[in-house]
Amino acid sequence: MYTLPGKLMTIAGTDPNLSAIAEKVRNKERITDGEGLLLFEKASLSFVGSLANSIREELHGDTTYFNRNFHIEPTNVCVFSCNFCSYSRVYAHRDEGWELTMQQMLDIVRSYDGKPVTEVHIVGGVHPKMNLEFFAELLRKIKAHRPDLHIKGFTAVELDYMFRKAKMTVEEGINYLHEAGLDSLPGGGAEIFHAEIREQICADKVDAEGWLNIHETAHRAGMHTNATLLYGHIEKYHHRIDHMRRLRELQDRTHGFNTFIPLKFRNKDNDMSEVPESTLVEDMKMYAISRIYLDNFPHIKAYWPMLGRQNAQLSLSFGVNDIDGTIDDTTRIYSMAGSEEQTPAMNTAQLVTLIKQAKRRPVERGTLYNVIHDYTETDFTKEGADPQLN
Ligand code: V47
Ligand code: SF4
Repeated sequence: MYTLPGKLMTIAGTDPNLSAIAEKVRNKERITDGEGLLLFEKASLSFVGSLANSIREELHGDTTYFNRNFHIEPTNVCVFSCNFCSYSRVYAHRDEGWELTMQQMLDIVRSYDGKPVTEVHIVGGVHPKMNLEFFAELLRKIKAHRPDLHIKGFTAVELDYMFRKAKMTVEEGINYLHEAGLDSLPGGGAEIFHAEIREQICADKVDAEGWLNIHETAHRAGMHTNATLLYGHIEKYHHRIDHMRRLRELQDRTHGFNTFIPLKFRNKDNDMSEVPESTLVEDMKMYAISRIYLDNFPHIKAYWPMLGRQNAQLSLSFGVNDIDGTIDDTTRIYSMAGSEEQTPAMNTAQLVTLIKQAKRRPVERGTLYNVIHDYTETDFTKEGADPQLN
């Protein structure tokens, strides 16, 4: 049992509504949409931070998870044109983008032979010629080469397009790819569900109902998935709450979501470059309030290539208990959108150090949060210190 520090009541100060929220969290009661909104509008960072941290420590103690993964980005050619995207190239300008062949993608997988990675994350643009059969073949070939590698692949946007082109129902498509080797789905493509905003930032791709249906179907097929929210652009707080409410309701039905990942909008080289980026205080509030509101999500993740290393480190005190992976090649979707994380990779020693500096416990996990190794006692200054490499 955790007890909420008495001083929180003082921080809530004269606002009885904030005190009531603190009391609810202390009693492990769910907060309402109105209360979530109030936290965004009225609460200080220290107030939401303390509440979120108490929940995080109740659920996970000091444990901070990371995993060893690598990315395959099959293409950045995309039939859609989301205004916030700095990464894609429309099909007509595909000569400016990249399209990997099956062989090139398998070569990436082979380049990790003998290395202790546990997950490959496949995500990219929606290319009209890379269809369901092409990706099913890729999955089968990856599994044939390395059966124990967990394949987390394809946003609901990519899947929606693939299934429709193949004239399959969502259920048929999910089962087909699951059998071919797909283990779980990443959380991308969710952006902001509310139609008022979705129509302005990504009008032409799968809508909220379609995204949620694909994830629900995957959950019912026994797969776990993640969920994201793209924040800090033209949306209002009530749109964020609406988005999280839909996720919380689906999670009540299926319990298939593992992780919620707030994604900070970056404004370089896209059609929304005039929109300023959110401040650090706003970023930390977003993490904290999602930890408080999404009481049925086990994990909140800060994706460091997008947020920046130091801010990701800070988020570990604002409800975050997962810091993604030791990505070898910082994924292009963020470096192209203005993330300062241009330098490739953070190795295990760097990631572990980052977590320890925040006085947290670094634990390597598999995709499904199975513990692979607790790095609390590991001293990287000693030769052969990484037990996964011995
Ligand atoms: O859906 C695109 C986002 C997402 C920008 O599930 C942008 O473990 C900010 O979802 N500024 C794809 N964000 C990446 C993604 C993801 C990443 C890491 C881990 C997981 C997981 C999922 O990237 C897109 C979109 O929301 N994005 N452009 C931008 N300018
Ligand atoms: Fe295409 Fe995804 Fe970029 Fe939208 S965010 S344009 S779907 S690659």
